[in-house]
Amino acid sequence: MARGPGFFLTLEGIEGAGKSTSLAFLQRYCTGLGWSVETTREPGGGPLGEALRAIFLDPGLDLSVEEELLLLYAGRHEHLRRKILPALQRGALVLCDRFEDSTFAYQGGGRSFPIERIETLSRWTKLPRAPDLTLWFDLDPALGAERIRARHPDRLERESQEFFARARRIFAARMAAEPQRFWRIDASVSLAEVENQLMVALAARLPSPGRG
Ligand code: T5A
Repeated sequence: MARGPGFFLTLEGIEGAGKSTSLAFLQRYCTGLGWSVETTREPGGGPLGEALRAIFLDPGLDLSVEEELLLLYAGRHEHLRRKILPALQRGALVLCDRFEDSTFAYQGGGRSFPIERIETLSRWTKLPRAPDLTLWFDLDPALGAERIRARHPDRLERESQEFFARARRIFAARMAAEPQRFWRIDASVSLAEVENQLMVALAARLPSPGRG
């Protein structure tokens, strides 16, 4: 499928980094810039993906990493096919809370699953579309855990700080490999300071609506 005139922006990072909070700000801000904005998330995004998300996060289930990966890529295929690609074709700005970098960070880093096998699955399943820009909300796992401490933890939030430290290292490695796609946000600072960083990133990397 053709690339389309829209722009595909993903938000990545470990638990509590502030992605969901910033998604709401980005939606308002980019709408103000004149973009038609579509917000979405992974796991999820479509009827199949949302059903799989409930399974994926269920703390009562004991899933192997292979089972996790197959759930994630089934949902991602539907998400691209039914939601992301059509929105980009319409010229929208798609704001997606997590995407494929999370799979490499969590299943590849956190669970130490071989990266080459994830790459094989990605090539096998994925419709051809990578994000145009990925905002990486970088945060120390201890601070992330502190921010979400009051919550009832889902299946992934029960993982150790070492798990999230490994995930963080993979985000860093992916940014080093693809600096033109990534922009690092220091997520340890106040929300107002995070918003300032987001505006700087968008001024540098987001085209005008209709010119994506
Ligand atoms: N997963 C996902 C995989 O394992 N593989 C994959 O391929 C994919 C796609 C999804 C889970 O699935 C895993 C990763 C996840 O574990 P989710 O509920 O969508 O589950 O999880 P998260 O995206 O991690 O959601 P979180 O809510 O934990 O993190 P956010 O969205 O980064 O954080 P947010 O915005 O909710 O903020 C958390 C708290 O911190 C405060 C907020 O007010 C909130 O209370 N906060 C700040 N406080 C002070 N200063 C700031 N700058 C703050 N920013 C936020």
